[in-house]
Amino acid sequence: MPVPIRNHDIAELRRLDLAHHLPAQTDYKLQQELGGSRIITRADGVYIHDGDGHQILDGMAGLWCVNVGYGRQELAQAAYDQMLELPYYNTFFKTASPPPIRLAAKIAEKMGGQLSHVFFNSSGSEANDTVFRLARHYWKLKGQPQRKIFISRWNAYHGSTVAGVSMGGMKHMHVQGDLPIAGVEHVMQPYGFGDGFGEDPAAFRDRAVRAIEDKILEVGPENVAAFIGEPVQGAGGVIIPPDGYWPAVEAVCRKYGILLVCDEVICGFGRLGQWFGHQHYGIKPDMIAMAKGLSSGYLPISAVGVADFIVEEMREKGGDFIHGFTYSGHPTCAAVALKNIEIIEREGLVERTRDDTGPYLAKALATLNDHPLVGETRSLGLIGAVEIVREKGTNHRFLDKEGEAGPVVRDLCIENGLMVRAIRDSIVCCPPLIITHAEIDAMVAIMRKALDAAEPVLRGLKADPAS
Ligand code: PXG
Repeated sequence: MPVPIRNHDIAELRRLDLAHHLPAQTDYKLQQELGGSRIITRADGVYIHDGDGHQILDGMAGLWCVNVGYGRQELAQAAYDQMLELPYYNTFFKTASPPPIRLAAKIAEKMGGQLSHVFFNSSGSEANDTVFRLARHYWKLKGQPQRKIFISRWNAYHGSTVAGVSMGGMKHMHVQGDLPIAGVEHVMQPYGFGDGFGEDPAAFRDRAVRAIEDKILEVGPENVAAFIGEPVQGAGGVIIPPDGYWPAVEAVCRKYGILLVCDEVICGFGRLGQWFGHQHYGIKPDMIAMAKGLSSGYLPISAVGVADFIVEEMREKGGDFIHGFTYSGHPTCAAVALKNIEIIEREGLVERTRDDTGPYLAKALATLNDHPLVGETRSLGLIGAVEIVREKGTNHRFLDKEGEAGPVVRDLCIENGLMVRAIRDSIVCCPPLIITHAEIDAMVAIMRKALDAAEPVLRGLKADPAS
């Protein structure tokens, strides 16, 4: 079926955007100075199109989420069919509808092991709020109500709600809203390039794991509810932990009887070449949060996978888990997620990421290592980062512009037709899992072009192209 291409009045949209719309995580002063947002009007495959006629390779899969790529008519059809049959019903009053039940069973199959139950929400933040409340509820039922503390890492991203920001380790987010709330502690991140540069990776790993154990001992193991972490930290800068980190973290959690929670919001649904990121690391979390790739972002839906022993405790003791959202188990969102998983299975996107495109991306990014601005390239599956440094062979940043080298390169990537994110002084990518070798080559070629163009700007030899 041909997709209708609508003609949008972009000038009017820009005017209305400025007049009425407050976009997410935006400097509203800058938004005004720039004259409004870039308006994305349509997308197909791995490409997005803006209202000014640019075609841009979407190296970020939207916001780390469009795993099956854009323009999937099957997903539109699944939503259409479900909306006609039953657009909405809730799961509060001893009711449910077919899609969330089937989706829960499907997710349980993918999680495997002790994770066989699922609680639905709409966003990754809500999934982590559910984790937060469920863990505390569990410990109360177990007769250990003092186990309230969550341990997380600096620079983790667990969402934008009060619990999400609190568990997250973004200091600039904590400043707004007087967060974190009580009962959340942060420890060092396993960021080799940033915090363990030049250190033996095994020694760095041990130091990062010891930081968790030290924190547990500092606050008292009997007070700790859970440790939460993304298998690979996404929004923190694609931080891939050193070998052996996760099994060692798991062992520390077991040693003190602490719940282990993996935030799979980015790492789930094939991103790291397994259905879930923790499976790559061979660990067995007690809860996992998932969102984004669950529906490839076509509709908002998230879930928490819950271990059997937690469910058994609630079943044995009885009483409501007094938690849930209007859209928990939303039939239309669940129907789209089911179809999305079917597509991932049918097209073998998990295996393709693990065996083919993931290793190909790693090799392609590695070709940038000869560039004078590149300090390191790293990737796992289809998520990667390029570190920008002032002096090759070091992790020294552009001192007078710390945190600005990233945005300069990012803007040049976008100008040259590639959407990426800048995280401090790195460029990160997380393309749709359908990306081909040729498209990966195109992505890396644009990165090189942007790095070339950025170098004289960053070294102060040429004016900032934006100014
Ligand atoms: N956990 C992780 C690991 C995430 O990446 C969330 C939870 C929250 O999900 P929701 O659906 O509530 O947004 C996320 C979201 C960025 C950026 O700056 C990343 C996210 C969201 C917004 C911006 O790259 N990740």
